[in-house]
Amino acid sequence: MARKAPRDDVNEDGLEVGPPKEWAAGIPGVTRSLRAANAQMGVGRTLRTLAVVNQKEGFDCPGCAWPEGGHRSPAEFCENGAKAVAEEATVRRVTRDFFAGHTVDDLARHTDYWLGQQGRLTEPMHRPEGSDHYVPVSWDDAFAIIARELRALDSPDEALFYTSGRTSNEAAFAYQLLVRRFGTNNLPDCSNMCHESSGSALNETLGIGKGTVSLEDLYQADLVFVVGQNPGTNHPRMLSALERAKRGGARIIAVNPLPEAGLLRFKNPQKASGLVGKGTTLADRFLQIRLNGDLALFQAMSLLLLEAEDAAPGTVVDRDFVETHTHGFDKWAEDLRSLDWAEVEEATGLDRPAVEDAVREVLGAKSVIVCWAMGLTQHKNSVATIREVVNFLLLRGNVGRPGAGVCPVRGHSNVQGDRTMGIYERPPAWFLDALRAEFGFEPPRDPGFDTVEAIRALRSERAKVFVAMGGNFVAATPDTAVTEEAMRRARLTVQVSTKLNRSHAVCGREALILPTLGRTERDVAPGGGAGRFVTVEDSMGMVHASRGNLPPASGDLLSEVDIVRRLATELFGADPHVPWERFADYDVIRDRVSRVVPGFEDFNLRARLSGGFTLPNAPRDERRFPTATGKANFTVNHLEVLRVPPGRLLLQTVRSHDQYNTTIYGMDDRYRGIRNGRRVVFVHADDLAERGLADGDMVDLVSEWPDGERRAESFRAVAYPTARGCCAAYFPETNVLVPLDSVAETSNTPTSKSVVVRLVRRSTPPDGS
Ligand SMILES: Nc1nc2c(c(=O)[nH]1)N[C@H]1C(S)=C(S)[C@@H](COP(=O)(O)OP(=O)(O)OC[C@H]3O[C@@H](n4cnc5c(=O)[nH]c(N)nc54)[C@H](O)[C@@H]3O)O[C@H]1N2
Ligand SMILES: Nc1nc2c(c(=O)[nH]1)N[C@H]1C(S)=C(S)[C@@H](COP(=O)(O)OP(=O)(O)OC[C@H]3O[C@@H](n4cnc5c(=O)[nH]c(N)nc54)[C@H](O)[C@@H]3O)O[C@H]1N2
Ligand SMILES: [Mo]
Repeated sequence: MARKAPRDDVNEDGLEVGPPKEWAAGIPGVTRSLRAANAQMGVGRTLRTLAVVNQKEGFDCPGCAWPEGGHRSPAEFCENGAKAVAEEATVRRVTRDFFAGHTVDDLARHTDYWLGQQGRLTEPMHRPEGSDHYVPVSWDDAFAIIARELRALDSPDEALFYTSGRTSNEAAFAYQLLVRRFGTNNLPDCSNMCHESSGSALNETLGIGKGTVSLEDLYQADLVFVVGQNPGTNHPRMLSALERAKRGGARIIAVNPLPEAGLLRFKNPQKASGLVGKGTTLADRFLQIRLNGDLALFQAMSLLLLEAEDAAPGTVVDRDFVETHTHGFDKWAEDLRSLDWAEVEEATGLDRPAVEDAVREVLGAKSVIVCWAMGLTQHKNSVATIREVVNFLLLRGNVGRPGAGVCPVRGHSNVQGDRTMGIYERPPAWFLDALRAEFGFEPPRDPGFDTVEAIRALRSERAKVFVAMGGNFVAATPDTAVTEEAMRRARLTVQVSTKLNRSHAVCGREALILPTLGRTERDVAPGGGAGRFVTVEDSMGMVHASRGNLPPASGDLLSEVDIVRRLATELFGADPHVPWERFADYDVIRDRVSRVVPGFEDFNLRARLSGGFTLPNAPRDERRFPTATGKANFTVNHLEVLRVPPGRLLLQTVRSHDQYNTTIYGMDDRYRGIRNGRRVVFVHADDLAERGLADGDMVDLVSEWPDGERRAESFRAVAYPTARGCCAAYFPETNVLVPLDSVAETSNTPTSKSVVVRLVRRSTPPDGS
């Protein structure tokens, strides 16, 4: 399974490689955000748009899920938030003429970057079966086609309903209601590839699938671990929060195979002092860990804490907390005693003194927070790793008190809210009971397909219709060749999208593109009137309103809610259970949510409060842990060192500074010193030398799996100070290397951060000709 670079990628002659940066943001950050925005929107629109990002009366930034905080500065956006906004508010348009000029196969030969650059989608498009073009279709006909295909299925479980994490609470609630009313729990979402491991581990151990800290906690912490996360690129506003935590006396330990710029030093562009000068050193300590070494690290730190307790009983372990609020401590502690330091050093690549130094910091800290993102969640042992993070925190009572707790930093701006609204293939019984009580129909009880299972179901034609509420399923999922083939087998694929992407080009035999409003746009109800607003939930469980202010990209866009509503009307006719027509008024949806989802009482009232409201969080608010044991659970996890066969490296697939998942904003990765290209692989200079390779050599990346090899062609080797034995390259280009069946235990998340590869020197020129 080899995969050539799509056409626009092959020519990377302009690729330039320089030294990585040692600091993030500051002046280049500000000027770049304005430059990016101007290129897409022009000056006037840029100023009007950026002025209202994340303001209390404006729209929620479609970038990341980092919270806004009570006190918002007049420019509460970051460089990458500005790029996300510009990408959506662009003045470029994809029209029917564009589709007339490109066959579907032609589109599939272009890169994600090229596709995204074409601009906003403007009207519904239909690819009839057997046709090689998309042609315009009316909204009514589009809904009729979907309803026809859904009704033709032998079982509702033959349909799949994907969601990406930008969908608002209102749209998500209506969508899951439609899907369950139709009769299936097949609601795979981007979370399945993202923080599913966090949800699995935290639900089991703490009784809530979310984090337990607020921004205020971060400011009060004594010690903050930032593990497996690159906030300088992916959550830039988190850097301001870390800076503030430091001013309050916090220390920061970064745990990462890569010396990411944002973690080292930060210049705050929101403050005059940040534009000049040296900026703030963020990480006080940098543990350059091997990929997948974190389970071993947290076990080792916990063991050292237990030994410190042995030496001075009653001073290290929070006995009171452990006895009152937790379960399983003794068993866990006993198991940990047999930890093998040689294995710890092998797994982490760290020596014992480095771990001991970190533990001294822990002993000196009254309250500790651990933040993490994809570096922890996308491995085979991710759930076990995150359970060990919980053990480590529970030991000293670092959950459910100020300045302490778990902080999984979520990705998409409303991915957490979508789950809260019921976008979940394995809904808990209480949620389905609440739906039944509110709407009076019997929701399906069998668990549905997650993302990986959805691909398998398409491949074996157990699933025949695929609907996506946002996202770019084909490009974001693993095993590109396998996934694309699976998708092409579908009878009908439907993409609700703002921008053109690969999932429109690699589609089912019949396909629909339904263009929708973005966050930045005014959302006017069908009958006219003042604009409607939606709500979102951030990474820390704050819910607030989001109201777009720009004129829509085209007069023929529908809001996501209206798309769901009209499809439901077509599908169910006069529905005795759900008043779909009335959902045009989002207050009616919020009313229903307030009776189904705990924590949303008086939703309509509180959604209108300036700054929104905070959802209840039992561990944080009351030290109550609604788990199976009724307590916070210590869990025993087995350390299995991920040994890579001789000559191989462990590859992680990461984001560059110029992309939002599969949306490529530009071809640079400024902090890592890359310009004008994306087909690079970062490898330690000594690992290159051991393979007889050098910086600048062209290589293919080959992953090995029992069902065969996968190859991504033509990458420039970059000597880079990553941990030994590890390498890194960008997704989605490298998704072809991640086998569909290589997934995390329990969460079923693709192992995008630990793929065994070998580097093969290229003997032919990059384009293979
Ligand atoms: N601008 C921008 N913002 C984004 C996104 C975007 O693409 N662009 N994506 C959004 C989404 S959906 C998400 S989920 C988040 C993602 O946010 P991140 O998780 O920060 O994104 P990645 O680029 O996957 O970076 C993973 C980080 O973990 C490190 N890492 C990898 N493996 C390991 C490991 O085994 N151990 C440790 N300790 N570290 C490891 C990598 O070196 C890297 O620093 O960002 C969100 N925000
Ligand atoms: N190898 C590898 N693969 C990964 C990852 C990795 O680290 N490595 N990360 C994984 C992660 S964390 C995630 S979250 C997934 C992301 O997977 P997805 O969420 O499926 O992908 P995105 O690239 O975020 O989706 C971009 C598309 O969403 C559409 N869009 C944007 N805004 C809106 C909107 O407001 N409404 C609608 N309806 N559509 C909109 C646009 O058409 C755009 O093309 O990728 C995963 N894949
Ligand atoms: Mo994500």
